[in-house]
Amino acid sequence: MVQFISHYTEKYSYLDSIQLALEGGCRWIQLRMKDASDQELLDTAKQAFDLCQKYGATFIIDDNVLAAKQVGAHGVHLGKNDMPINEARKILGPEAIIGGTANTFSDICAHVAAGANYIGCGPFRFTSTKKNLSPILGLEGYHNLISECQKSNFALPIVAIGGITADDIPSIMQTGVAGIAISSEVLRANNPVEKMQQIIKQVTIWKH
Ligand code: TZP
Ligand code: MG
Repeated sequence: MVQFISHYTEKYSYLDSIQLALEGGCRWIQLRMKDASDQELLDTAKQAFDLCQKYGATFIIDDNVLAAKQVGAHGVHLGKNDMPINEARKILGPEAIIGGTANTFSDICAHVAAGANYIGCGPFRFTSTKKNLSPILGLEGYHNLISECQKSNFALPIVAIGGITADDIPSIMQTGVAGIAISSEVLRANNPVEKMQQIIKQVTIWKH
């Protein structure tokens, strides 16, 4: 599983970034607009959802449960300072995909108990895409968390995130994570579409 975290650069808008990821074959898009107003988010989310529908991609909105509900997105991604997962579940219903951010095994346990569908676990390494980063996990962090999850028979997908490059993918996938979430590696590439294709190929190889 490859999740693309939308972002903007000097060259690309949020929607451009999503278009590039979709063209590169990504079928899981998270719209993450930290500094946007509710209206701006809603407007972009509607357009992003249309794009995702065109490509048959899953569309997740970061933080904003009500925007996800209004747009009809497939789900939301929630962190520690967002609406609790069980509350979001009441609003979005049993079919919604709800992801939670985790940095420790105790974060993961809390998300499992609350009924999360997947966990975004990070950061793998430093990244400037996210402010207020939690402690860096590195490969060892994922090894440990995956082994704890196995001991507890947790079956939900753990997705690695934060500062991941295409070259990191083999070693990250070997820790047993279900996939990766990625942003700047794609957007700073000379050819983001090709970069996304390459990333998807790598992840697919290591899933077998
Ligand atoms: N959560 C932890 S790191 C991160 C998020 C949303 C940003 C991932 O982006 P990049 O550019 O791949 O580091
Ligand atoms: Mg959040």
